[in-house]
Amino acid sequence: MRNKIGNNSVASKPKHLLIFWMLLLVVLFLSGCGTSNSSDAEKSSIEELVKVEVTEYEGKDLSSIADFRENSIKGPQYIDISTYRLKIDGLVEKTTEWTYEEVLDNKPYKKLVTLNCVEGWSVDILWEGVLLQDLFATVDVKDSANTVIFHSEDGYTTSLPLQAILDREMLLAYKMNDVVLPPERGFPFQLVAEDKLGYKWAKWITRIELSDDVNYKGYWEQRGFDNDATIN
Ligand SMILES: Nc1nc2c(c(=O)[nH]1)N[C@H]1C(S)=C(S)[C@@H](COP(=O)(O)O)O[C@H]1N2
Ligand SMILES: [Mo]
Repeated sequence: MRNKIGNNSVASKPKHLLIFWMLLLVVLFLSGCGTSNSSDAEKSSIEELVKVEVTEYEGKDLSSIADFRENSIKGPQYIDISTYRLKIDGLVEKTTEWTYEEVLDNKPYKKLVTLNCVEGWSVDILWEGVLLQDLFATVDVKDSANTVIFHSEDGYTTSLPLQAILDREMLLAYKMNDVVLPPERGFPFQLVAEDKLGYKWAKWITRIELSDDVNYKGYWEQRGFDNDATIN
């Protein structure tokens, strides 16, 4: 009797093991393991946008939202738009905080602008956004301001001369290729730093600070990258 029970329990072990391995295979198969570095949620959001983005503008071919290389300092930021505020402060008469909708109430502009990363890749994208100078007009920039510092959700910062922003009529973009920026691309706002290298194109902007510190150095600038960053 004792032997029988003993034999039965020994015989059932391989069966359990087999079931275990089969289940593991099913789970690995369903999760599609090892196909990409990005999470499935990220991948599917970009994949869906690729189906609806515009591919040309005024006869010119556009790059795709999927052509960017995600290399942000802390990876994509996921901003809760219900509590989000864009703050503009520093050398202004009226420190102001906008909700997402309030920023979008400004006049919209569209522009095809190329983003060039120092890593050697570039993308031609149709951007849609509001003019920074329109926001600046609302807050009344002081005469002493000559530098604009962008602060982002991930702690990233970068800066530009105020005059470069005005001369180039730079946009604060909320759409690319006619679709709302996805989190990977900087939702809610990315700076379209026309003629400047990619590290000036701040994503996930939460604060725009007017300053008189022409020597301010942002995240990559502190690490040796050119503070002017003009594309030749
Ligand atoms: N907040 C934030 N903005 C950022 C960065 C970043 O790490 N954090 N990377 C910059 C760099 S180096 C480039 S090339 C552009 C485009 O980066 P992406 O391809 O990761 O979107 O975003 C810029 N804006
Ligand atoms: Mo970059």
